[in-house]
Amino acid sequence: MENKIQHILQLLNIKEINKGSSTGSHWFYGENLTSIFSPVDGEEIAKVSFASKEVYDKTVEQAEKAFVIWRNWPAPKRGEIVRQIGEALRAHKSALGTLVSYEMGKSLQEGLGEVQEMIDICDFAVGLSRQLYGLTMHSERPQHRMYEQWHPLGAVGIISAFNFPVAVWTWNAVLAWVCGNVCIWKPSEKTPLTAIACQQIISKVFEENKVPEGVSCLLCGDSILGEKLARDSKIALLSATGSTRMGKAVAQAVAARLGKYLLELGGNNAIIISAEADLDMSLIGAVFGAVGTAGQRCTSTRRLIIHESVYHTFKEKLVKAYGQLKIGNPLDEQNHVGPLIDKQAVALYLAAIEKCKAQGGNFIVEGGVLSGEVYTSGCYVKPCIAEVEPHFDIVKTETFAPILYIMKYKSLDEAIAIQNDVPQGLSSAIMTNNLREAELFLSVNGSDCGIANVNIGTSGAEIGGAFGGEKETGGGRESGSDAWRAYMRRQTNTINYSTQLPLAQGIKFDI
Ligand code: UN1
Repeated sequence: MENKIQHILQLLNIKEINKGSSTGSHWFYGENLTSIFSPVDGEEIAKVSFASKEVYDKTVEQAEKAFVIWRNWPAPKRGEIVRQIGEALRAHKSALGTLVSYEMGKSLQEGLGEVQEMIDICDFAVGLSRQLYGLTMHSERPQHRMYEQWHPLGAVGIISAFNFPVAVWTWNAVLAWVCGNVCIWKPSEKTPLTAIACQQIISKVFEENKVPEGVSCLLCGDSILGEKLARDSKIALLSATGSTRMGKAVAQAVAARLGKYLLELGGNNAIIISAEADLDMSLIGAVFGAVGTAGQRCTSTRRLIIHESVYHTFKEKLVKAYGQLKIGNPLDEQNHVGPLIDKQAVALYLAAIEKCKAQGGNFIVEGGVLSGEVYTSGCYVKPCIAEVEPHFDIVKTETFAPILYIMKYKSLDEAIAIQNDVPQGLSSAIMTNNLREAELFLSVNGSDCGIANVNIGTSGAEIGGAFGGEKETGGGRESGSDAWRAYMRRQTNTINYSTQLPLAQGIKFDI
């Protein structure tokens, strides 16, 4: 497969992985080379340099300098740069999607979908660059005017996860840029090559438009680099996507300096399948949700809460559908499921299966690690299904793997209570043709998640909505709607154009 990676890099016009573009602009590299392996075939696909302390300091300094210039570009002009980035991504969609699939292991369709998500958020951000609206208020004092305006924050740190190695960065970066910020990106240490590819694609746009060096910085590294960003008061906002454990560490370190953070952490997403659900539609939603990206989306379906009257029928459909799943090289479009990201993920998958069995789970589709010719990386596992009780510890834990827990319910209130009774609160769904059930699920007495869907699975959110969730999911919102506000600071302005200085609240103060 050595040729495979060379071919993709050629398509992306990447000549040197560890060197910048001709002007060396936008990012700096350290010397410490780390090997990166593809879970698809276990091959070493690159040696990537991880940033040293000197490189980190130089990058932050450059970003700070760039901010002073960039914040003075009118927002629609910044939007124009993002428009061109969207065009560049369109031109490279196929090659970048292939690289995502090869480096991360998701199916090619999902790799392409991820790049499409990047393009879509660019389009969104271009429009947004003319819509960074503040409110105006009526002052209580005569001949006074009040309004609010939104200013950029400064350097935005972006810690992204391996499962969406490029889309989630784009959600953050393009919004941050139109808002006038500069970005410092730390991609997952498991998927730095896609990040380098993105940086090289966009750096051409930046150079052509004479965007100041440092508006888009890329630093590769592991958790030590993440900690540095969290502790650094020069990082005005740290947006982090990943595990709840990582999010808690980030939140504590950033809070200790009273900085701003935006967290998008784990999910334990359930679909309620009602007695009045369209079962064939539910099946597609449930299976794609559970096995898509090999169960490694934050939004992956981990639990099915099924009405007792359709439980047996739906269970049979599930078993049959799982029997038809093709597991193998994700670049081969015939396969539905690719590998897990690495062997450590495989170990966690196996441990979760053991825990589930020990807690009383009954596997109706058995899991296991695949071996043999096409599975040499050791990262391919069988998607599996266990019948469980909702209160099992393992069912309340997010395991980033294709393990689906199914359970029965009698009343919708009970189903909603089960759905909400986990520490995480990202995505949720109900399958029903009954309006009353759907509305109850969406009401204040319904799902407690940041995302609640009707007749759609838990994964595959569109970029236009705000993305994120409650409880251990971290509370942050990224992507669409008014998520942009997290990347700006609000300023309230009161202007007196009278000849008097009346005090607010009617206070008298004569001198
Ligand atoms: C993630 O898993 O962190 O909703 C992001 C989805 C995708 C994004 C997932 N649009 O499944």
